Amino acid sequence: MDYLAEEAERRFDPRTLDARFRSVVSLGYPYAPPASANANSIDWRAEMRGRIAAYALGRDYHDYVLKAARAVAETIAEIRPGAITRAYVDTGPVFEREWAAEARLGWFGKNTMLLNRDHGSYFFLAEIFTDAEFEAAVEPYRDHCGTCRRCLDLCPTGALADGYVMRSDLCISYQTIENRGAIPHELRPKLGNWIFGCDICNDVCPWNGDAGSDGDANDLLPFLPELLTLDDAAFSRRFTKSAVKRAKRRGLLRNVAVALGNTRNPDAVPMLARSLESEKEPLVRAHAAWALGQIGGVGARRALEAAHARESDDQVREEIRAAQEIN
Ligand code: B12
Repeated sequence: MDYLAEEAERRFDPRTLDARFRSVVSLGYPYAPPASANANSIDWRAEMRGRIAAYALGRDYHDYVLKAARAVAETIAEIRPGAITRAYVDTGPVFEREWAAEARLGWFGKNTMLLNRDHGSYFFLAEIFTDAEFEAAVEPYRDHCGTCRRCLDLCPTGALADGYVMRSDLCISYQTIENRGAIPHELRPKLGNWIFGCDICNDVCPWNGDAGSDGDANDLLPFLPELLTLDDAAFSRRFTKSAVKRAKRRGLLRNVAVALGNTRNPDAVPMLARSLESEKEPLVRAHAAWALGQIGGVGARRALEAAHARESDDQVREEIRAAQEIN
């Protein structure tokens, strides 16, 4: 196990990024918590409304958080003239939560988020690596999760495990954002109406207190039928300044099809049938077929039959067959 200790050592050494770095300044940037009370009071199945994670609402955070971090970096360069600074936000190889825990911005929670007693977990992290030397935080590291296991127990897919670890392939956020292919069948019903990211393990955390402000319901709970009809140009127009663009059109529409299936609402059949007939992306057609299978009924069966006769993509044909079997 010595090797693991060495690795940890190495990761916590800013010189792995640039030999001149001596300090890491960790920053937290709060964002508005989701208006969950509102979200939970609507009948998303009847109204066919999806749900987007709070962090992805409004403008893409990468831009404004990086800007704010750069402003802090400039201040550092003023305090320490000539200092080299480099700001990071959400940069893959940087272990942001670990740096923030080291800096005592909070503790590494059971939901694998960096948690703070005053701000909960609805904040982004950013860092400034610098050659200027600063004194490190001196308070002892304290974990305030205690015996609470709400995030572990209430995650619909069971993605969080004891020991402050997550199985990211089970995380709704991973499936709806990072997974570029088909969503595993067993997870689809558990996604509910989440179509980009997920807030459940933050929402149920006692450190996050009550739900946030109202916001625009159309952003938080977008109308699924409208999203299913977005073409490339309309997708770009709507999401170009938003973090949602990361899922790409095909990923988002795949998620929308799954959420529509989860509504089990017969009103969704015509639009899913249309998608199965004329959507250009096989990935979306495949999930539209699954959704029709979930909703069932005469209209869904007819649409699946018609699609089976003309579909040429193997994966989509397989999904159609599976959907027909359960009907
Ligand atoms: C990849 C990634 C994801 C993946 C995987 C998440 C994960 N838990 O690893 C997915 C897509 C699932 C994801 C989802 C989300 N993410 Co994300 N993600 C990242 C990213 C880019 C890298 C994370 C990483 O290094 N993973 C690597 C693996 C090895 O980490 P791990 O499995 O958790 O393993 C570590 C822990 O177990 C840790 N550990 C275990 N016990 C202990 C104990 C202590 C004391 C310490 C210090 C560490 C520790 O050690 C392991 C090695 O690092 C970071 C940005 C960054 N560069 O850090 C943002 C980041 C973690 N994500 C963020 C956010 C906001 C989210 C979401 C809330 C978005 C959403 N609403 O959908 C969800 C939350 C899901 C969750 N519960 O974690 C924020 C978190 C802010 C905060 N307050 O903590 C970050 C920091 C981005 C940012 N700049 O703000 N994310």
